[in-house]
Amino acid sequence: MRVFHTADSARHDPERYLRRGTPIPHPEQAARYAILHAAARDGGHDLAAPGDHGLDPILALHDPGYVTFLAEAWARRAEMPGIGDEILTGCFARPQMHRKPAGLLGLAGLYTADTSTPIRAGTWAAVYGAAQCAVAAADAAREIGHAYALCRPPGHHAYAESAGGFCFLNNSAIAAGRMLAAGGGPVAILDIDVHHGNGTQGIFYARADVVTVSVHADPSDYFPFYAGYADETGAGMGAGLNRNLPLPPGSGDAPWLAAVEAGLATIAAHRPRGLVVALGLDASADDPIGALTVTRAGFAAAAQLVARAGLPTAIVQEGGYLCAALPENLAAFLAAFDAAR
Ligand code: Q9C
Ligand code: ZN
Repeated sequence: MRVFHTADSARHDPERYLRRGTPIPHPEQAARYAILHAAARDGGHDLAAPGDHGLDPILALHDPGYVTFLAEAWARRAEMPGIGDEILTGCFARPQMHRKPAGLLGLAGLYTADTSTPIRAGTWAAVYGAAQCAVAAADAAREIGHAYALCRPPGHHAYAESAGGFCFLNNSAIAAGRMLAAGGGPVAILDIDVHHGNGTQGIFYARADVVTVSVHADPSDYFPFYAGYADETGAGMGAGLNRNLPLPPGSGDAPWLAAVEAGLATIAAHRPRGLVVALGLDASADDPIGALTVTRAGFAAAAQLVARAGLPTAIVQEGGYLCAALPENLAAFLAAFDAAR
């Protein structure tokens, strides 16, 4: 497997995260990059630099004002008196509030959904590098059939104009956009992160050219709470092109794999020219913030199902947090995909 990665991924390293009002070490740590990188290297995969494809593939999916905010916020930090090592607000725009303020603190609350996405000195370098990995994997899927983008930070909770859930730029959406730009018809995204891919759904909800499927823990009492239900099926030109497959908390390999298979059947029915797999590894039974009980064999079986779909495939890293199973599950997924191709 060709693996695109960049050491810039480690430059975003948030320290703290408010979990139910209590500061805890941030789950989405820079160490994830080193651990996933070592797993790919030890698996004998073909490590490669993504190259620099510029801002255009990012701006194809994201609002320019939002991208400018992400890129320039740290340089503007003196506008926030008393600022420490990160830009972070606790004040967020609600849907009824539509004005765009001039100041940095207000912009932070306009462009973020929660307190999990602080902007630090290296944040833009990391999120830009992750997006470049997604672009490179999309190009490689077209050229050599498949590739894995070791994206960190993750992306699938990011909307066109907001960060949230540890995500800034929607790497999976950017990969799908890159495949679309090459022509040849619709593309599909299969999101198997334990959390619903709400940003991805939101970006493509009314579009006719991207089929989105997400398999995740039921959001009735789990992040992202406000989207991810089975009756969200798309709108307008995208009507019928979004499918959510929520699972009860605690679900294991059998129901999870049945949902993955059902999602792939929906995707196959639309005859896409390419597939993006949003590969969260946090459906693992061992994940520290997970809600399902998928095993290493389950991840391998999912990879086999995905590989046998036979489509040009970009595998994009999403969530999956520090535990002994994290590198094992990545290794199992990549090896099983290669073996089935
Ligand atoms: N107690 C990804 O896996 N957690 N993001 C909220 C509240 C947010 C996860 C928990 C989890 C975001 C990419
Ligand atoms: Zn997740």
